[in-house]
Amino acid sequence: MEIQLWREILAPYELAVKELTDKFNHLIKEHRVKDLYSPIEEVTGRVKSVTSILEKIQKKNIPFDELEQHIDDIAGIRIICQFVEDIEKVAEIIHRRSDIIVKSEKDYITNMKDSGYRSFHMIIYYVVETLDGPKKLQAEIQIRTMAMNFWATIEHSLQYKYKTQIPIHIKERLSKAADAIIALDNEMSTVRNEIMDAQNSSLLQLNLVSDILKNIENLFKLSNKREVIKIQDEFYRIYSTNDLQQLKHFHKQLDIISEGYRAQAVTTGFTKGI
Ligand code: 0O2
Repeated sequence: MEIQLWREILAPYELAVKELTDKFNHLIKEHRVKDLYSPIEEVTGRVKSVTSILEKIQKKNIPFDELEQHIDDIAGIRIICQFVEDIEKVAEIIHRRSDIIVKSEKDYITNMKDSGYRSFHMIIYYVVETLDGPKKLQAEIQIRTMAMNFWATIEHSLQYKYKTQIPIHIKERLSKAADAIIALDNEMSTVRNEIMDAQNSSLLQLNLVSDILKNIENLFKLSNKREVIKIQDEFYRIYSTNDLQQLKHFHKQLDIISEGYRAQAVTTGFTKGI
């Protein structure tokens, strides 16, 4: 098979990976904008390498012209979550989407692989628009926690090094490390609510501060500089108290003041005939 042909085969999968990673990253942003905890921490994607596809074709005896039917992970998306509980939430989000159809699922979290591998897999159908029209293709979504990802990444690199013949003493160590990962994920789950609360309030504070600073910057353009400096000093004072309630109140007040100045500017613009 020529290089050109591979490029043609893989191009729609590259588009799918790009679109899907963009969409999941957008979901993270949507949560942040709404001051909500995002069950997705990070998203990555890759198109399977030609060598890797060829290896699978040989291993599974797949005819070349049927590779797209039989290899369902040419496009691969990996979603990393902070907590085990988030994995189910992400799977639910994926099920609800109208642009993704779930073909099958594999729960290697409930049923851990012998190697110690844990992750939730979804094989999906996704449609990309190409010059020849819409193309429905398959993609694999792997959902796992940061801790599971740490283990899988190390183990995967060892598989490469030892070409699936990982020495028994290393396998035993990996198995022990897999148990430690389960314990770590369980431990983190017990403090999930506290961690989520802390993250939510720091996110809320971040959004409030960024809004306030934008408002103050706009006020500099619209109103009396001395007054804005007073407002800015008041903001610094409240910020240094680390009191979220006060910050929320200040944000609201500043919104009202800014709205007043904006309305004034529009009226002045009208009367000046701008
Ligand atoms: P790569 O390099 O990540 O693409 P199949 O995918 O059809 O060969 P199966 O059993 O149907 O085999 O798929 P499965 O078990 O769901 O595995 C698909 C992917 O999950 C693998 O892709 C790995 O990414 C990951 N995976 C599965 N088992 C393990 C494991 O024991 N350790 C690690 N680190 N990852 C695993 P590829 O194509 O094998 O590799």
